[in-house]
Parts: sequence; structure tokens; C-alpha cells
Amino acid sequence: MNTRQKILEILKTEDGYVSGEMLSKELGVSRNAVFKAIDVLRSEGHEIEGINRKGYMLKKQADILDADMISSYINGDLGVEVFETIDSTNDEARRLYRDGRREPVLIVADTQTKGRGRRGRDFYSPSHTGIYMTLLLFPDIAMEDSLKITTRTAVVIAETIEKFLGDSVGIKWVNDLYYRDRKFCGILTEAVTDFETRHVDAIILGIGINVTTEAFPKDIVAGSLGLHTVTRNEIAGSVADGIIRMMNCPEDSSYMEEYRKRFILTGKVIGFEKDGVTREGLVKGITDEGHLITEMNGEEVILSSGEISVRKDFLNK
Ligand code: BT5
Repeated sequence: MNTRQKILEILKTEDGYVSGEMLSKELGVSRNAVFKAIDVLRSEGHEIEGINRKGYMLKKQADILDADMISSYINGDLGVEVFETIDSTNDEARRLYRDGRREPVLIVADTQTKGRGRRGRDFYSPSHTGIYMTLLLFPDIAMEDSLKITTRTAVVIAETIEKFLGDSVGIKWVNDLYYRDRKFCGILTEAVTDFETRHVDAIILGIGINVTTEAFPKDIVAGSLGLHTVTRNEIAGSVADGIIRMMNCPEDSSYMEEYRKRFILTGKVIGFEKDGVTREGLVKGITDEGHLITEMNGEEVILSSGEISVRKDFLNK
């Protein structure tokens, strides 16, 4: 962390005023360096009150995406790249991979012009209010295991957000997170695979989170976290940190328990399309592999997300 970030961190944790003298001593820099850093923080939009003989107090933190700030919440080496505008952070990850990038990287954008969901659907990505991020990762896994990355990521996001929110969130199979009955987050996992060896060369893990977005286009039923007390830098950094830790952990099945706790489809009738035919099924639960257990005409049918798409108009029935 540089001086500016360290000052911001100290001001965040202090309720009262912090003197310039104390800051310069604590950080081992001159009073002038403190003064300059406060100036930069203000120019970035942080509201910092300064009172003679009392010191500085953070009134309101600016919410500007910043690669260094995001990095400060991540343990370990992960390159972070921030864009004000981009077509799609998943597309940028793909370009980096194509250009030879083989080190993990996190790409975060303030807004996307071509944010994508699954099967060509759009993901609405307005500026200032959401997080649109992609991790380009190189795990040593087989193609069959990439679904597990989505389910495990959903759990990591849920746990991270719940800490900030002080409230629980729901998971809708397979890649959506809900708060107060509205989708606030979607995950788009894409794998670069070697078809011969069925080995995954890279995972492109895209996550969109509506943090404070209030209005959505008419055709999108969505919601947001309404989370104004935490910066997007901290949320993005913490989610990425959780995912990196999860990827470094040998898989243990306890995450499925966490997934099930938050799973919101049990007992619902869903409609889905398989091989071009629309059918209905009653959701009974989820298997350890992350597949959906449904009942159709008294028979148990296991659905895998690769084969089917759940029809939205059947949800909430
Ligand atoms: C998803 O797809 O929900 C995955 C979304 C992943 C977005 C991230 S953002 C960073 C990275 N870069 C990208 O280009 N994508 C990833 P799916 O399950 O197919 O859901 C898409 C549907 O969600 C749309 O058809 C809308 O109905 C709805 N939707 C669109 N924008 C939304 C938003 N901002 N919040 C909630 N729902 C939305």
C-alpha cells in the first residue's frame, strides 16, 4: 500500500479526528507528504474534513475503482487491471489469454458496453453502481469439473457479501445470486479447453454484482444490494481473494452444504428446455456435483446446466 492508501485505511478505522503529526509518525513520512496525500485523496473524491489542531476525519469515502486499492484486499500475487469502460471483462480476459497471458489476472470495469450473460443474453452494466469483474485463472482441472467452479464461486460470493450486508442472500441454480427476491449477481464461467485431453487450459470467471444500482431497463427484473457502506474496491478485492483461496484449497464437500443452505429453488416447479423440448419438473434439491434433482411424472431426473436452460417464466411459480 502507498502512503495515500495507508492514510485512507487509518482514517477509515478511526471514529474521531487523526492529527497530521500522528499520521506522519505512524507512516514514517513527512508532514508535507501527509498533506499531499490528503490532497490527492480529496481530488479522488473522498470527503476529508481537516480542522486546525484536531486533524483529519473521513466524512465520506469515494467509490472509484482503483487497482491498488483492490489489490490491497487480495493476499498473494494477482495482477489487477481496471478499466473505466470496456466491451466485456470476459472478452478482455479472452484477449489476454490469446495474447499469451498465462499468469492469473483480475480485470474490473466500471461499466461494460457489451456485458454478457449465458447463451448470448445481455448483462446490464451501468457505471458507478456495479462491479463487473473477471478472473483469468489457470487451475489444473478436467473439463467436467468446471461446473464446480461456478457453484463454489457462488458460495464464495454469498459468504463475502453476507459479511458486508449482515444479512443472508440466496442462490438460484446455477449461477445467480438473489437478495430480497431479486437477482443482484450473475456468474459467467467460460473454459478454454483442450478437446483432445479434456483438460482445461484456462478458466474465465466473470462476475457481475449490482451494488447500488437502482433502476433497470424495463425488460430486466433485477435488484441490487443497496450497499453504500462498503466501496466497490473492497467488495471486488474481497470476492477475488475468496475465489483465489477457494481455488488453492483442495475441494471439500462442505461448500455444497453452504450452497444448499442458500438454495432457493427447492419445492418450485421449473420449466426448462432440453433438446428443444420444453418440460416441467419439481425441484427436489441439488447433487454433490452441483446438478439439479427434479421430479417429473413421479420419476427422478437429474439435470445438468450444460444441457438445459431454466425458463424464467416458470420461476416463482
Ligand atoms: C448471468 O447470465 O447472469 C451471468 C452474468 C455475468 C456478468 C459478468 S459481468 C463481468 C463479466 N463480463 C461479462 O461480459 N459478463 C460477466 P444469465 O444467467 O444468462 O442471465 C442473464 C439475464 O439476467 C438477462 O437475460 C437478464 O434477464 C438478467 N440481467 C441482465 N442484467 C442484469 C443485471 N445487471 N442484474 C441482474 N440481472 C440481470
